[in-house]
Amino acid sequence: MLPSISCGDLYLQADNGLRIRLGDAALAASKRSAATTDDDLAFLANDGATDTEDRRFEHPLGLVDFRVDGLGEAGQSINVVVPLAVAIPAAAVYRKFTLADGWQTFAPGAGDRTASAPLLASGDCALPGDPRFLPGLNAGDRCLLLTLTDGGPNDADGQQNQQVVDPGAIGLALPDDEPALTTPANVVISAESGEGSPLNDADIQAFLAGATCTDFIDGILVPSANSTVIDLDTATDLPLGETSITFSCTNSGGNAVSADGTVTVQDSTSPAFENLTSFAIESRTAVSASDPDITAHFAAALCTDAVSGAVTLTFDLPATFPLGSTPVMLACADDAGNTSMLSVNVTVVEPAVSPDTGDGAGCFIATAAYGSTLHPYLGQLRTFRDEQLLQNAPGRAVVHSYYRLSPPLAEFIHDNDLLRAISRAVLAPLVIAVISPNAAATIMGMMLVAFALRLVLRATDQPGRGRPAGTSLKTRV
Ligand SMILES: [Ca+2]
Ligand SMILES: [Ca+2]
Repeated sequence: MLPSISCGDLYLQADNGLRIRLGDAALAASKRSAATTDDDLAFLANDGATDTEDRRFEHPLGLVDFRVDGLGEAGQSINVVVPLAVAIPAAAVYRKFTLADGWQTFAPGAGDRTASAPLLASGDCALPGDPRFLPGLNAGDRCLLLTLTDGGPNDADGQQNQQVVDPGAIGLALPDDEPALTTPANVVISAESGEGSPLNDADIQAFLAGATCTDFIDGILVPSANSTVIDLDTATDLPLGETSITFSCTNSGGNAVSADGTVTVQDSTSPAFENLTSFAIESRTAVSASDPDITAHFAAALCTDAVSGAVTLTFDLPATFPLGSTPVMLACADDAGNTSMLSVNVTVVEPAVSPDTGDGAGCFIATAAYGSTLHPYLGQLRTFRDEQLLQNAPGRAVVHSYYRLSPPLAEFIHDNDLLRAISRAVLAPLVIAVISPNAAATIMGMMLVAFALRLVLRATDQPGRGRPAGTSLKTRV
């Protein structure tokens, strides 16, 4: 017989003819009884045991470690009665430890089984085969009967070698709660295009890797991240909008936990203006908003957005632009409501060469043709220029062309009586038209004069006499 506990008079009993001794762990721990502890199993490390911890069971009665040999034949089943110092708790199972598989719940069948019985009135346990032994581990019993087969699943040496090796323990399953999962805070990512945001964006990757999972038995677990919207393993972009991500983890007991988080990809960048700057117009009077140069300038304005397919560009022009600088505020909004504002100044400046000197200095050709700035026709022509031509864009264009082209020609004809006479003849229809109230005919006359001037200039071909090129103004005057 083998002492079952370290003190007292409880002894393990095996079938007659068998020899029962201390198991390897009990021996290594210098125990004098089969009663050992989980810590004693560490001594089996030298025998190749790699994992001696029974993570999901506790052993309230400690371990029993024995070896039975002297079997008559290999593969034989044997009985061992183990007296227990305390009663079997409810819901207990028998746990077996093997070098190969660590701790496992006792596997019945193939001749192996467990049974239990109360102590006899004498304080001893009944012998194997006694009908008071009932199958399984029955709460309150003090006697455990193990039927083990040499080389069977509950023989720790795993061999049919005419000996059976323990250890084992009465085990109670530990509370097996699900692991604790924490999810990262929801994040909002700025979209980079209409496709959304690249999945490899650092902030998105940090979010996907941001969940933590811990299990009181398994320790730290690595949660998984999945989405029902996209395949996170193959997708390249996270789409615009809110994407739900499900984090989950499962402990070694099969208990799973999951929780959701969201990544929101949104357009958070404002649209950008293109082709729009402040500009100036030369005019001696206010310029209408319908002036072709003004409408063309604002019509060329572009507003683009990297994410939104469409943008809305709005601005209000005043009816007229007075002399000086007038700001025009433009607003552009994308589909997400991001708005950009831009202020553009439209500056109306008086022409660098003023036609309104009153002495006829601006009427170069006419002055040269008529020989005096005081000639009455010059007054008529100036009045027509100021009150008719300079009040509209085409008229201003005609005046500008006249001032650009006429000075060298006036100088050329000034000292030539023949050319002056020709000039007066050419101007005659214009003077007549000006004197008459028919403005349309007058404009046509002026245009004919401008055309004639161009022909004369080309014919005379006097290089170096033109007005120096280059102007600080962006647009025509
Ligand atoms: Ca064996
Ligand atoms: Ca945008």
